[in-house]
Order: sequence, then structure tokens, then C-alpha cells
Amino acid sequence: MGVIARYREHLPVGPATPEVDLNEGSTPLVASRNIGRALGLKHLYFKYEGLNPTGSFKDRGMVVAVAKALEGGSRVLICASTGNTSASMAAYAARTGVRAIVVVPSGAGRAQGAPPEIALNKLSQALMYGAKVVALKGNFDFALETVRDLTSHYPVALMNSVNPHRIAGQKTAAFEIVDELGDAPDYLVLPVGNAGNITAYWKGFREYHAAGRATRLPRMVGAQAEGAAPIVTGSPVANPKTLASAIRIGNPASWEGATSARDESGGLIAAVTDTEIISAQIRLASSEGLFAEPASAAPLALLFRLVRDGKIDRDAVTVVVLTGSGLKDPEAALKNVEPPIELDGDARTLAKVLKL
Ligand code: AN7
Repeated sequence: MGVIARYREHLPVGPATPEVDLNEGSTPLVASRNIGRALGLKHLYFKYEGLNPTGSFKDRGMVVAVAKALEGGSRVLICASTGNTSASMAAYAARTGVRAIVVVPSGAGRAQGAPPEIALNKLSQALMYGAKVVALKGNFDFALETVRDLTSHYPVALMNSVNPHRIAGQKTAAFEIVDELGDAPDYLVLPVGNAGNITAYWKGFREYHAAGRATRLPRMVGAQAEGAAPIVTGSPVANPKTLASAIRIGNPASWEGATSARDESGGLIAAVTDTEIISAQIRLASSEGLFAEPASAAPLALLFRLVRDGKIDRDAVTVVVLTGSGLKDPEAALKNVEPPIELDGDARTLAKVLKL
């Protein structure tokens, strides 16, 4: 079952909305075995969104946005993307037989013929699903500005999270957490890039609370990368830099949604360094068996710091959202682990090398 079928009564769909799904959503809420214990947190969970059909949380919003675009008669879909949105849009376009155009940042100073500034596996997804991919010179913010300009002049449906149907679909992740825990957590910790997801989670928690499905609201805690932290510093970043390419965004479209979520919930949005991100990504994989992409490790890096600073109550229920699979960006990960041992030998030499 996909998110439209599961949460139909909470979504802007009706009898005229076409049925679309890839069985997205219903992702595991994995209880921490080791990190929670090490931090002294009794109730730490990971919402593992990397298990969505295209490997990220984007599928939740995309399925609703595509269904609504079809309902409205659109035949051409477009998005600007740091990678995951484009992979998701391309998949649902393929499934429903409409054209997909993807605009990804190629980077301002990149060498001719070099790959775009997005993770290779995300690019390969968009290409395999059959999208037309344009690597536009400049960063993500310029790509989004250009796509918005184009859609205001041509009959092409804009599928970025400024499309409210994306936010509507993404809020289902908050519903799932409440359905599983029996109430809202105390803290919801997630990465913030274009800020659609924090906006969507907050909307979901508020709606469920208003419907009597939860007795409380979580504090919303957002993590940005230090070189791409406009919401933390309070002004747009012209040239955002971080190895977490998914959140390499300098002027978030849902800026206000993010600050409202933060302020209304009594939460916070803070920046973590790339070094903290890498170390959190490795610790998550090697001590929990959960491989998430760098952007998804940013909230865990922030949680480490908040616990160290004594800002998180040990009895609190904390959910960290792992927004995308580690398989999305193996190049980033491989730079930071020991390479395989090269060996030409038999069992004895193998045992010797392994010091068994
Ligand atoms: C893994 O795909 O912006 O704050 O174009 O891929 O809702 O933008 C991706 C964002 C976090 C940030 N984690 O979410 C895109 C894109 C992962 C992501 C974010 C993204 P938003």
C-alpha cells in the first residue's frame, strides 16, 4: 500500500485523482541498539526513509504531487534538484507515462565534461527512469529559480516542494511515527536543505494533534551543513559548500516554513561541520547497521552535540530522520573508510592477514 491509500482522508485527493503508487512510505522506525545506549538516551529511534522505492523520503510527496498533476491534466513534469527529488520525480513520471525534465546543478567552476554536482547514483536513477536531464551551470538555487521562471511561462508542472502537494504527501512520515509510537516524540531531528521536509513534518504533527491522534507536539530540531546554513545565519548563502550535496542549498524555498516549525515547536536549527557529518555517518553505519547518505547523518551529528551539551533529556523520545539511503552516494562514503585488503593467496595467508 502506498501513502495515498494509507492516509487518503488526510490528503488532498478525491475520486478524480488517479491512482498512483510505488508502495512508498510505511518505512521502518528502527530502535537504536548502540548509539542510544552510548549517549545515555533511553528512547532513540531512526526513521529509515532510505527504504522508500527510490531510496529517499521524496517519494512520499512526489506520489501525491504527480497524482494531482495528472488530475489537473499535466503531461510534462519538471524539477530542479540536488538529486533525490529528480530520482523520485523521474520514477513516478515513468510509472504514469508522462515526460520528466530534471534540472541539476552542474557547479559554477566545474571542468568541461565533469559529472554534475550531484551524487552519481542519483543521476543514474533519473537517467534510467528516462528523464531528460539538464546539468545547468550554477548551483541548486539558480536551477530552482530558472525552473520556476520557466514554469510561469510554459505548460510544465513544477514538482519542487514549493508545490503544496509535495508537502501534503511528505507529512505522512509524521503520521507514521505517531501511529507507531502511540504519540508524538519529544524531539524530531532532521536535515534541512530546501526546508520542505521540516515544514511537512510540522504540518503532519499539528494535524494529527488537532485530530486527537497525538497528545503532544515534538520539538523540531533541524540540521544544516556549516557551509550551507542560511537559516542558522539568517541570510542566504551565495555559494553554499558541503560534501552533503543533497543539502547544498543557499536560499531555501520553504525558509519561513522552517523557522515557523522551529519557533512554534520550541525547537532549534543549527549547523554541523562536514567532519561531524562524516563521523556521524560512519558511526551510524558501523554501530547500528544503518547506511544513510551524508545529508541524513547531519541530524545525528547535531544530536551528538546536543547530548554533549546537556540539551537533551535522557528520558526523552527522540526520532532521527534518515532521509536517504547511503547507497545514493557511495563515493562520498568510500573516501572515509579503509579500502579493501588486496590479497593473492590461500586460507593460511588470509588467516595471517586477518590476524586470526
Ligand atoms: C537525503 O533532491 O533538495 O529540507 O532536490 O535529498 O526538504 O529540502 C533534497 C533534499 C535531506 C533536505 N535529505 O530536505 C533535492 C533536495 C536528503 C535530501 C534533504 C534532501 P528539504
